[in-house]
Amino acid sequence: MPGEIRNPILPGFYPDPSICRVGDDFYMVTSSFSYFPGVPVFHSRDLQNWEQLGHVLERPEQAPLDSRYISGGIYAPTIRYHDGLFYMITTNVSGVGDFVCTAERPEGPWSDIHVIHGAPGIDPSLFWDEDGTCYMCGTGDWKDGYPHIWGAVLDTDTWTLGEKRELWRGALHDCWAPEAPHIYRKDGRYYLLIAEGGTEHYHAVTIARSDSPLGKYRGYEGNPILTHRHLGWDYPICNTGHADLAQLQDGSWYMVLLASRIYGGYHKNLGRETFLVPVDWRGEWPVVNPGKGCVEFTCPAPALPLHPFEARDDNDLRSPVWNTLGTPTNRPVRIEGNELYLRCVAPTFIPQPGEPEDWKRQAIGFYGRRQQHMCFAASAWATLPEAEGVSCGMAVVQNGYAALRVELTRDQSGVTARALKSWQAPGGTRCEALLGEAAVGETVRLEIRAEGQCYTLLADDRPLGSADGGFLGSESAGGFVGAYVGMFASGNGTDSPAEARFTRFRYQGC
Ligand code: 6LW
Repeated sequence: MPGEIRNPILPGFYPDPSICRVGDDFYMVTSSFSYFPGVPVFHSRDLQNWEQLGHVLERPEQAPLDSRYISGGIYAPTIRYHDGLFYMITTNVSGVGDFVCTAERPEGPWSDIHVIHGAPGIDPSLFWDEDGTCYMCGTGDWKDGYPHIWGAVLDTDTWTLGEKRELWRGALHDCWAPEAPHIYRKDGRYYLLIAEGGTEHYHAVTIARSDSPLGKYRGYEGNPILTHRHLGWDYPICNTGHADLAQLQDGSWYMVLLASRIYGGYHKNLGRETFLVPVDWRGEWPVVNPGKGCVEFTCPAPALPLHPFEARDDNDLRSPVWNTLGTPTNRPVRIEGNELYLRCVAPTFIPQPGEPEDWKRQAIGFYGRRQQHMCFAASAWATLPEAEGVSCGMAVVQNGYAALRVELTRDQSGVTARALKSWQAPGGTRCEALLGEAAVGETVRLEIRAEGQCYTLLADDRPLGSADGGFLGSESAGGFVGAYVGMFASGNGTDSPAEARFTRFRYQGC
């Protein structure tokens, strides 16, 4: 519909969005956890059409990511622009903690990382006051007593922090997980926007105000300004929270935030996605989606000329939608034209029951992209190398133990395609089920289809097996990521130099 923007504006696993406006241009970044490259950067001129420019963390030394825990790595980034420079601040929870990268242009190149020593917790954000002072705020951790939002002056020449102050503990008495802070100045006062309630069903956006950037902040009596926690377990958009605000040239405001679409039951296979909602901030406090008070599948468009981008072919293996799992330190991926060669240097990246968990080596055998649709078909032609003991195939991956895959292996009698489901049973036992198998040739067309929660795995157009995909949602599997679809190769514990070859990858959402 003209005048309406479809939500989510970034479908699929794009959580913790942060937005900034520079003139007529909007830029946005999201979390990326253990997927590399990290921190995707998007551009829009109308808040409707978003184009991915690339990533902030493109060089292995910027983001050493160990994928032993997929939901580790790079958490909630913030993007800001000040005095001719873009700043992205985030946390590598599996490594250096909080750090900043800067760039003159949002498409990069982005600088090496500047580590902020002495910054506790996660979710760092930056704010420049009118006098040019830079303030950093973040989510404290339990080590500092009751978790709270903290703030301090940040020297952006030396990247050193001044004395930290507690800014706010959140709106609710006994508040759970106050996090995701951003500071804004409006009409001479300072507003601290945060999320609380935890990033799942009880997520909420709350706000406080102060006369100075480092407090003391007082909560708004009308908090929360947004939540879906009271809408029950069937409302199709849930866990609204972790928000950031942008003011348009005409003075109006919009909020980007994370939320999940549930389908086929209370399942969130697509992870936490990025949504948009208008904000009326003509009064003292912001009103989110006035007259509605919740996030919907459409959002009234701002009065901005439409600016669609030229459609990009995401099936091109060089498109920025593609990621490896963990930092690819020993060149596991080779792309020639649109052919993908994956080295079989890793044991199967999805641990088999009883296998040693050498995740560092497992992580490099995967090349994938987000599942962005409830219904999709993804296919590729796979050629299994001659080498003994190797396997390759396609997979839908939620994390290190919850996945569906269609896998090729070889024995004396030839090549077999198997459909497999792996998951973690309550209590932590890792399980695997064979859904079906068939003898195939050397080069096989593999396919994964999803119609809602019914996932089917095929080889040469023959369905090998189906499974209910509800276990691929974070509400079942735990963690912070959404499902990925991609190709993998494995030496199954051997250091085989062999490469699996994949051609004609297609992902089609519907
Ligand atoms: C993030 C925290 C959160 O750092 O989840 O929803 C964490 N909010 O703010 C990981 O995305």
